[in-house]
Amino acid sequence: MSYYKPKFRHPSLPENELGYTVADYDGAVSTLCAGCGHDSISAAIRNACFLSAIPPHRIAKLSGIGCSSKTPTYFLGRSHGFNSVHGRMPSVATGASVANRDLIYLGISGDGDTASIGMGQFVHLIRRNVNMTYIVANNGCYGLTKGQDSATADLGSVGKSGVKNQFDGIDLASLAVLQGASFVARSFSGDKEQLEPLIRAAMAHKGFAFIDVVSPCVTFANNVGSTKSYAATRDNLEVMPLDFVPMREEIRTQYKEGSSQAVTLHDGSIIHLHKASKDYKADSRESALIALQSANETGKVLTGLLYIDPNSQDLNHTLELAPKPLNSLGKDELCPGSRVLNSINEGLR
Ligand SMILES: Cc1ncc(C[n+]2csc(CCOP(=O)(O)OP(=O)(O)O)c2C)c(N)n1
Ligand code: SF4
Ligand SMILES: [Mg+2]
Repeated sequence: MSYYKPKFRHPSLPENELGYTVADYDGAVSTLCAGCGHDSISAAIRNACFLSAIPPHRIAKLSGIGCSSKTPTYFLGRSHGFNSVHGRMPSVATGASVANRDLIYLGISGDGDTASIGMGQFVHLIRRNVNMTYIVANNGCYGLTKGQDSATADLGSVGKSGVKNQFDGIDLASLAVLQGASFVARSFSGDKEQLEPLIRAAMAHKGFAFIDVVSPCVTFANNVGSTKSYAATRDNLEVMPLDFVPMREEIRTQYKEGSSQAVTLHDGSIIHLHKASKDYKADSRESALIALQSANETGKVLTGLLYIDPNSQDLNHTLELAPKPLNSLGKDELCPGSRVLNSINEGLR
């Protein structure tokens, strides 16, 4: 059951360049536990889409199963949505993006949904460079089924029942870099200053953009000893602050040279990394893997834009697919004519 927010809008709410207020990017009232990190991610997505002035009807939200996968109901109520089977969102996303390249695909998943049952599908999204943003709301547990350790729970992390996890966690950000993802970032649900520009940049990126967001489960993994609690994450956070500048804004006078690294995306928008460590190069897989590994070894959570390939080409380009959505192709575009058909038939004899 979903509860909808009142339609009343304060008349002085600011509008974006499409004339929408942030409330036009709202969804239904959340039914998650009060304080759940996933709700902060929903708010960041709503704000990012408002700030980037993306028409809500151009976005398709996709998810699997879990508390995290329920969240698309709680933002972008005017967008398309598909709540798939547990761990199977990647195949739905691949099919949809191939059939209709005009939509902007936004996948929301959990650490259980991605790193366990969905792992087999997840890596193929990366391999194919499907044009979408994929966010994992990572709480190190299966929140929806009462807090069992997930495959991203850190070694030694203590669950609510007091039991220590005996296995090394899968680091989804390292995996994505290693597997060839063209955009990899990590953030914390409680850091909207970092998360919002990352989401905006991911949605402007051409190809697969992955964001691993540490998102504490207040009910089952916020206890002392949990490494994905609010307290533990705040204590161990290494933050690379950043800004996203859409291509339509004047950028030349806004940022000082020096402490920031600018990465230009395919559409001309720019993402600025600030105060990244002096050797950090966001366009180097090697730097990203070394930085992630050394942060992991010291128990730190490295956040920010970890890797980007600004020249990434997505699946539609690789497969040389039609430039229009398949359902808008007419008979003339679909039927190559009898001469071409005959030559194809000849080639098969
Ligand atoms: C095929 C299948 N297997 C198992 C389940 C039970 N189940 C529902 S949600 C879930 C895990 C959710 O964990 P995660 O993706 O991390 O989401 P969270 O609730 O933590 O946000 C599981 C195992 C299911 N719904 N379908
Ligand atoms: S059980 Fe955990 S993940 Fe699920 S809504 Fe509650 S706090 Fe969030
Ligand atoms: Mg989870």
